[in-house]
Amino acid sequence: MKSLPFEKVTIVMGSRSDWATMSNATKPLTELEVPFATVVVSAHRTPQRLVEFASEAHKKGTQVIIAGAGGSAHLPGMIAAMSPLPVIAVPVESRFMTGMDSLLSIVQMPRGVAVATQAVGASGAFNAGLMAAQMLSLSDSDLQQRLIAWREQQSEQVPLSVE
Ligand code: RP5
Repeated sequence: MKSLPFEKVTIVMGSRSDWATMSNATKPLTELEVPFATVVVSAHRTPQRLVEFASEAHKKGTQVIIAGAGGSAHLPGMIAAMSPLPVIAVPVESRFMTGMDSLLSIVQMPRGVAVATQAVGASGAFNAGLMAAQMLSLSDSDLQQRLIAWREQQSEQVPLSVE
């Protein structure tokens, strides 16, 4: 088997089908020049890969994990249970309950194991990338300057009126 990819931010998703959502996390990371890797790990279909990923990530240079999953969505919480790294979670829209199941499954963590849950779907994935960059900017002043400029540019793009 090929070895697992790790980067400063590693984006993990429960299925190839989550990529349409999770690819949004790469947008702010790319714009802010934050290195990232992507990997598919299913808590249910590839449990051994889950254990390897979660127990190795902090030893392989990853500083923040972004984890997206849909439906029963155990992936973010299980990674958080096995890794000391911060885990930012993205509830992926599901076919059955349009992501309400994913959201409730991910957000309702027991005390003592923390997951930072974002909004359901593409906006949540985008914000997960942004949040990861903000976390890394605490110890990277160049990145913090890029973030400040990125936010200013975003503000400038909001029109004053609809006319
Ligand atoms: C979850 O089941 C995945 O995160 C995905 O959102 C959902 C459906 O997966 P597929 O059946 O499309 O592979 O584990």
